[in-house]
Parts: sequence; C-alpha cells; structure tokens
Amino acid sequence: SLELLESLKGQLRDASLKQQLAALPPLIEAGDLGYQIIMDFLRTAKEQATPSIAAGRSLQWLAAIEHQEVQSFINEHFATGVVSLSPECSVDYSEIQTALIQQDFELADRLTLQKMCELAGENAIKRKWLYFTEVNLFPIIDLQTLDQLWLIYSEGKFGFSKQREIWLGVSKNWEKFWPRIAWKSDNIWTRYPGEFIWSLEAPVGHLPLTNQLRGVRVMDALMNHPAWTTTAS
Ligand code: UYC
Repeated sequence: SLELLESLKGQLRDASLKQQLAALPPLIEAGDLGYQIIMDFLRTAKEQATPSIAAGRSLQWLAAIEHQEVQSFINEHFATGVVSLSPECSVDYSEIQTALIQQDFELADRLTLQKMCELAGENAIKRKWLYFTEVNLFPIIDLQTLDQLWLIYSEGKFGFSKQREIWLGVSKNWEKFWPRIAWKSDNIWTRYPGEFIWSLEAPVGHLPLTNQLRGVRVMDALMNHPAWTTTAS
C-alpha cells in the first residue's frame, strides 16, 4: 500500500542504520514505486559530503535489478559509486568499488591485494605479496580509502578498521582474533578461497583477507598503521 511505502521511505531517510537497511528489501519487493523511493534517497545522499552505508547498500540493491530506468539512473548518476575517490590516492581503486557494488566480494578482495601491491611498488607487483615494511609506508589516504570502500559496501561489516576494532577487543591476542573473524575454526586455518564466506552473511571483520602464510607481520602492520588513529586529511 502507499501508506506502507511512505513509512518505508521515512525509515530509509531518518531511522537508525539497522532500520534503514531493513527498509530496503520490502522497497525492492514493491517494484517500481519502491525503486523510485530508493533512487530519490540516493539522489539526496549524493548531496551529502560523506557517503553513507545506507547509500552504499541502496546502490547494491538497485544495481542487482534488471530494469531499464533503474539501470539508466545508475549509469547517469552513480556509474562510479557513492564513494568519491580522492585524487590524492596513489592508486586508482575504482575497480574495487565496481566489484563491491556488484557484491563480488571475492573479486574485490583479490583486487584489494593487487592494488596494495601496486601501492607498494614494482617489487611487490612482481612478488604478488607484501612485506610488512612496505605496509608501514602506505599513505594514510590510501588505506583510509580502501577501508571506506569495504565499509560502505558491506552494511558496515568489512574493512581493516572493523578488523582492528575486534583485534583491540581481544587485547591484540591473535589466537582469539582468528576465530572471531572466521579465519580459523577449531584451531584450523580457513582454506583459501573455498572456505571463506564471500557475502554479507560473513561475520564482522571477515574481509578483506590478509594471507597468514608468511606470518602475522603484515596484518600487524595493517592494524598498527597511523591511518586508524589519524583523522581524514
Ligand atoms: N588464507 O588460510 N594460502 C592465499 C588466507 C594461511 C596458503 C591468498 C587467509 C595459512 C597457500 C589469500 C587465511 C595457510 C596459498 C589467502 C588463509 C595458508 C595461499 C591468495 C586464514 C596454510 C597459495 C593471495 C588466516 C596453513 C596457494 C596470496 C593458493 C593463498 C588468505 C596457505 C588472500 C586470510 C597459514 C599455500 N591465502 N594461508 O597471498 O591457493 O597468495 O593460491 O593463511
């Protein structure tokens, strides 16, 4: 009913994040009128300085719909997503944003590792993995951007800063940390790629991945990076 749609519209605009996210499935279910409400919400969101998690999730829902008008709307206004990438970044992260909008979390994770190798330089690109010394030198803006992309397109669940919150919550105890983010269960490492959860069903902090094959130092460097204790530049 129109009354219900009006109330969902208000919920999407004004309620808590949890309620905003809960308004989306019934709006999608409603069809055309629901799509219009979500598109209006995204138009308004675009005027805000900082992207919101509700806007990121709205775009993901709309992107998954095969509907001419919705697709033209996305192409016209949100082809590159809701996160505007700073020109101060050393690497172009737009491919990650595209994968995240499509909810292809496995691709987004691969691209994240790849782009971090690009950020580290020629040697890391050839090696295809990172030294912790390279991570220490990552610019704050680049790590904050990667983190924001993961956060905005995961209902606020994924990203290094989320991992860091959990890591601090277990007093930096790695053995307590791994099972919390489902990288280990029953003391056995989760196997890459098949055993990881490539969806929003995953626990908070599950993605993006940092391979532990060569030890914990890269993860430690990520968790200790000044990006998480410095405000955005
Ligand atoms: N893998 O187990 N991982 C790979 C993870 C480990 C292993 C890539 C994460 C434990 C091998 C990513 C976990 C381990 C390869 C991750 C995990 C192990 C590989 C691709 C839970 C054995 C290479 C990028 C902590 C006991 C062969 C990359 C292959 C790859 C991530 C084995 C992203 C988070 C200690 C042999 N693992 N990795 O860095 O399958 O190569 O590609 O962490």
